Amino acid sequence: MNFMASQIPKKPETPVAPPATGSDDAVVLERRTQRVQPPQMYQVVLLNDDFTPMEFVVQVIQEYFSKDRETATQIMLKIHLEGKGVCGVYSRDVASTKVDQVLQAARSAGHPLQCVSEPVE
Ligand code: TYC
Repeated sequence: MNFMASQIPKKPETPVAPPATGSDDAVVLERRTQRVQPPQMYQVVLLNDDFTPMEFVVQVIQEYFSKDRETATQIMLKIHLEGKGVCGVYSRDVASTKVDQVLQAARSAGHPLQCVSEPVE
């Protein structure tokens, strides 16, 4: 039996808008509908708790989110005061890896620190 495709697949048609009729001098031959969207980005969020030491949180933010000590301290204090805070924004896989790394580090140190990722609006 022959399972080879008997027809060459047709190239999908490209939507083309009519030439622009703007009043400036530029000549626009065609406009193409944009079809690709930028990838969804994810923010990695640390959550407050009553037990994880502030110093540990600052070190985590420095190490896994590449923040200097000053910035890491500000983020930690925001989480402490407001309940949660964004530590960085990444592609889905990188955000997921950051969450895993933070949770692993917290567990290893015996702290209940929680970390989640969520799509950016
Ligand atoms: N609230 C904690 C304390 O008072 C500090 C803390 C900050 C814990 C941020 C978690 O994500 C956190 N020790």
